[in-house]
Amino acid sequence: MILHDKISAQLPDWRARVTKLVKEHGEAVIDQVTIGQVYGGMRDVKSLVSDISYVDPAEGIRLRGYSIPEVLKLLPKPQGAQMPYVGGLYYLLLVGEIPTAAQALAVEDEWKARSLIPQNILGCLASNAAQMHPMTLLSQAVLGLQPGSQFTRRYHAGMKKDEYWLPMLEDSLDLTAKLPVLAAYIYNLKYRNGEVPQTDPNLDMGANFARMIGVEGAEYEDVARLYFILHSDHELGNVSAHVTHLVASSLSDIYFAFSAGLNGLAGPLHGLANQECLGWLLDVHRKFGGVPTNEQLRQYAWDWLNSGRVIPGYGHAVLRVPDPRFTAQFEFAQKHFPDDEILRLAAMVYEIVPQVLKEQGKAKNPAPNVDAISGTLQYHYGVREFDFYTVLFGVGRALGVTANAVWARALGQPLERPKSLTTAMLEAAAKGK
Ligand code: CMX
Repeated sequence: MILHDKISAQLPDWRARVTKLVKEHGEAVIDQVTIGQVYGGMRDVKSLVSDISYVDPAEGIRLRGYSIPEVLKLLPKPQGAQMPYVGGLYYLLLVGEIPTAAQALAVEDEWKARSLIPQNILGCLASNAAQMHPMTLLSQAVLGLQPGSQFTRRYHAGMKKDEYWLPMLEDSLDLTAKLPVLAAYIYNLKYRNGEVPQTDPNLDMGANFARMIGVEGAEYEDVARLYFILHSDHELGNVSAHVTHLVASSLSDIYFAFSAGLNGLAGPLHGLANQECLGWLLDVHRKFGGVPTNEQLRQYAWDWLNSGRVIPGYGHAVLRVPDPRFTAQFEFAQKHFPDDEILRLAAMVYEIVPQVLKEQGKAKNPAPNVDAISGTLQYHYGVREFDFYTVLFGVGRALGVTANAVWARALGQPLERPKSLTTAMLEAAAKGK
């Protein structure tokens, strides 16, 4: 398999590089930690390593060194499509090189061959669909796949440590192949006809997903590709990536680890912000009977903040500029449906809310993040059930966290175990004792 061969070829150099760095410079100091950071959610504490992606506060994400516009331009695309193969993005994340169309298609073919969902999981989803949030269903379904883990089976059979990454890659391909089908089934169960989705071997992942949830037209196929690519990775410290990494560091398999990551993604300060954000826009629209005036929106935003709530889709723990993942989606929307009323409202929020947040003076970054606009695209193309949006985020996020997990196994990253202190110890440290 092409991914296996490419990673295998790179591994000796990577292992030698990391071993040398740690052996020769293991004592080199890269950061200091303050009491504010210890009590402040470890913001900006440099304590993780990922070569899959990096977020520059002043520029945004680079995936394997490529900015979002570069990724969208350079990755190969299906004929007639504006957005690249998602399989090509996965190749880039795992291998670190821009693939040819044949290499991107090889990943897409792997996915097609692995996309079948076990019957018991379909049954479990069907019996729980009515009572549960789509994210609960997705996380359960991922755990339901766990008995099929090749990593866990081979680990207990006595696999050598330097082989760990091989079944991790197999499991990751199985998981990322099945996730779009699981997501589509959850959508169909909760909001459509309950149909078990069938993949079409002639379509790529994005087009297949659109078809499986019953949305027609080339534009939504591009939205699906764009969405999964943009949400794939955002370095290792965000909640979903970090939780997945942490859990996997105990040598849990990718199903246990990613299910935990999804549970973190389901929080409103992280992935759930996309559902919250569309809900916020629709509330404004409903309250004012359409798009409000600038002054009405400004007052609404102030009232919202004064009631003690956050404005979803704005602010970021690392970024200090508008998120390039926001910009890519905003530009797509402006190009394809400039007159859509919810888009006009989202554009107005983009103009007004950063000013209000600046005036309030609390948020370190008043600019929009990825979640400020993603729901507007889904809503426009008819995916209007916005409690489903975080599931879409999860399908994309799996690409990044599994790529990180494969490389963490390949480079023998150890059990993660930072140190905690007591408040009395911090007080003593503050007094210089
Ligand atoms: N609306 C209102 N207040 C905000 C705000 C927003 N959008 N963003 C930050 N603030 C507030 C914080 O709540 C915090 O207030 P307190 O001092 O009262 O606790 C203060 O400004 C400082 O926060 P910060 O250092 O700027 O931001 P954090 O790193 O602590 O948090 C984030 C980052 C994203 C959780 C925060 O900006 C937020 O809550 N945004 C809205 C939710 C959102 O869009 N989340 C999605 C992020 C992207 C993703 O992961 O998907």
